Amino acid sequence: MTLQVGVLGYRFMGQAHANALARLPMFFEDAPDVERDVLIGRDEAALDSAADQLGFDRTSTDWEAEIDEVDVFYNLGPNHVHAEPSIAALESGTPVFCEKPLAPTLDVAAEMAQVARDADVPAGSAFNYRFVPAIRYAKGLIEDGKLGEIHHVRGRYLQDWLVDPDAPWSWRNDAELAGSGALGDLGSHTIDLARFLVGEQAGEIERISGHLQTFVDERPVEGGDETRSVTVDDAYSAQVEFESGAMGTFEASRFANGHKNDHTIEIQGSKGSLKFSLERLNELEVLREDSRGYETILVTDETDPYIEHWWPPGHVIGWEHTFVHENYEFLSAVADGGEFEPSFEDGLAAQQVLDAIERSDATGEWVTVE
Ligand code: SOE
Repeated sequence: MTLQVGVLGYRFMGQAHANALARLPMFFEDAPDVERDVLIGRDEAALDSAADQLGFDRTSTDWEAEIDEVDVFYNLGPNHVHAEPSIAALESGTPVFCEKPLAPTLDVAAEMAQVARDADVPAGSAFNYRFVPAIRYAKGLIEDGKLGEIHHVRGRYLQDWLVDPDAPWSWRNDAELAGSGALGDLGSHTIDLARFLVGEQAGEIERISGHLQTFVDERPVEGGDETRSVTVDDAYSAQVEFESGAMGTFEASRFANGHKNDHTIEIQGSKGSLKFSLERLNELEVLREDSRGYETILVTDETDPYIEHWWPPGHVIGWEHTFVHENYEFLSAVADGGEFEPSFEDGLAAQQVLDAIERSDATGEWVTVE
């Protein structure tokens, strides 16, 4: 059976997922057959050209008409369009894969997670960094007890594309459309990775002290004289406590001059430690018990997660491969009637942490995660 996929959104994430769908049959022989059936959006001319480029059979400006027509619905639009089409699709029994963060606000994310709980089909949150082979390898080490009891989790996600005050306004700068700024866009990735990596050992994040900052309040609208207000954070930082008592420090910024897409995570335990950087995603630095220093492991052996599908050992993979891996897992779950993680439940858990960071910033106090 061929899964007919309908995709809402055709910009950055539309390209990343369309590329993944195209690569699947070439490299993952046991992946379900998929057809890039319909590309959905509002602007017909832009849709036509994107569909042509990304290999979709047809286009549609009416998502409501499409959610019953397709076997799988991908919601890759801006955050404020995540809820309505995803809920409608799940209510009519169509599996949904939705970009992160799940929603602009916790209330909306909770509603989406509730609908997903009641639905009998996979509802996936597209936290692609769970599908980096080195991250999976790190999780294996932690779960095998190689780090011992977890004490510290440090995550930072640094970009610099807004440091120029004349960088144009976009939906990512608007609270109604995006929910939050660097916090939701980048922080959600770090929070999800922290939960994924140490959740079994350290439990959930329980308490938080957070801080948000907006450095530039107004930005020019591209191609005109108008300016618009920036109503989200440009950067956040937070210190957190896990159920086990483990400590975490997280930060993200769009003003970290010199950093383009620099996501790092470090974990220290009673027996060992590890360090991961997205800019060197084929590597993992590991400190083992009784060793005097970190060793750098190249996670590109054929026994490493997903690597056997690609090149001979030592031939590195890149950012786009994480989308292929997550699409493989998600579509396999759809085809086999299986479960997929990260699910909307994981999207909600990340959103609860985002919300607590915002509440803490507003009150100036430590808060409990809802
Ligand atoms: C933009 O800030 C962005 O593309 C995020 O939206 C992605 O989730 C992240 O992977 C890279 O940066």
